[in-house]
Amino acid sequence: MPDRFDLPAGFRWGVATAAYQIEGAVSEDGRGPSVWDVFAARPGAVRDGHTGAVACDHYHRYAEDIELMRGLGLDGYRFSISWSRVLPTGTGPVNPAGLAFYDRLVDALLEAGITPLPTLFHWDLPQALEDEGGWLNRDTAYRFAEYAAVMADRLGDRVPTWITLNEPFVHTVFGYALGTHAPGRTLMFEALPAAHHQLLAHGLAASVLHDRGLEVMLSNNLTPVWPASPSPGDVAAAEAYDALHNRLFTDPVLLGCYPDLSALGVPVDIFGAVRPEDVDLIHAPGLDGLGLNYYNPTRVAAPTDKALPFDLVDIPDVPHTAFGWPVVPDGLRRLLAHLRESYGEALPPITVTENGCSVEESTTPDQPRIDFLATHLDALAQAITEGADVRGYYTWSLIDNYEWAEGFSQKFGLVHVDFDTQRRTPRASYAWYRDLIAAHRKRSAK
Ligand code: IFM
Repeated sequence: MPDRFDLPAGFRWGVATAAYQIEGAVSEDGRGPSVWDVFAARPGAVRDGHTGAVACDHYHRYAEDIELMRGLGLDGYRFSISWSRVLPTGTGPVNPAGLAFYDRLVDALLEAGITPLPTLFHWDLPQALEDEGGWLNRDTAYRFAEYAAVMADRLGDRVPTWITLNEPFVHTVFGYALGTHAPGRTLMFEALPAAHHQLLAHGLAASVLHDRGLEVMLSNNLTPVWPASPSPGDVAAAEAYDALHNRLFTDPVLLGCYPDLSALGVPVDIFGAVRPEDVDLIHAPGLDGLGLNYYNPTRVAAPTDKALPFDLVDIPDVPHTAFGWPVVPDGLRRLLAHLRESYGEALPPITVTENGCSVEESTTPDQPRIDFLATHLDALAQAITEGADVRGYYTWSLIDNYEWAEGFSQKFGLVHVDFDTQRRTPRASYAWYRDLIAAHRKRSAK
């Protein structure tokens, strides 16, 4: 049975974060408001009324955070760029001070021997674009491609690989269908044009990046979907959910077609959003790597009422994280096998661009997080011996940060942050990850 030390030589180690979750400085140096500034200010939108106005103050403390990364011995750092810091209204004149921040960040990472891996969109759309319809407006995809060009022209000399979008499934469903994330719309399945326009944005930006000789990835939140029983009702419900969560965001990119969404009552042109040329615009640029964000499998049953064509049910008899998510490391191995079966030659190399867990603040010495990481990395090593082409692993997250609608309540960091003082204190998992990376490198060098 292979373990984490059997991961291949050259396997890349990293950590991941996102702009609104760590940067703070939301009104500084010309940054424009994003949908998350507006949403978080709504009474009752976020637990305890928390906002990302200061968050981890990474905008001012990035050097300290890079020292923490250097201490881990990382190969790469996945972060996201705040679109409205660079283009305060999402389009039009660039904000030189915003661009300069990402310049400083990239240079400091390179100086520390860490490869920057930026994500262009991690849910913080400029509010000015939301005022024009946000991702329900097709034009937003074209504004995104222009923004990608601005960033690539500025950083492309030092940043070889770019992630276009983070988890368009989560942004569409929580932001546009259920309204629990920004921008807080409650359109249910009529939210799906927002998914299509994000995918179109991905395709247009991928062309822009490829034209400049850069590599392109897309980070999807993927989940193995398991029917609650072999009954036809549960199996059909699982297929409907799989189409929504996984295939809607991966089939058009890898295969050049949308899955059948009729079980969700969604027409083939996704409520008129899909034009004949679009699927080619999404698919033709190709993908140099698929970013996989894995947290847990999803167990699905036939619906008990007819509001939705599926019910999501808990996975019994497994541990759960502080967030209540089931811990199933083998789900990662099974997901990787399923992706190979589903996409075959069309599947590019994979990088795990997020995996991690929140742990109760009071838990010492952070053993659940260490166990989570260790067991998932063992599952990953097993998947690689079975044929999966996985090139790297970025844990979520370097530091405790703003967990969206949960405010600061969920602790995902290898490093504890005291949000009153901004003091960073590495947890036991930090030392564990550092030692793992060092030991893996040592074994690989033999
Ligand atoms: O914090 C989030 C991140 O922004 C996207 N992926 C899941 C993480 C944990 O919920």
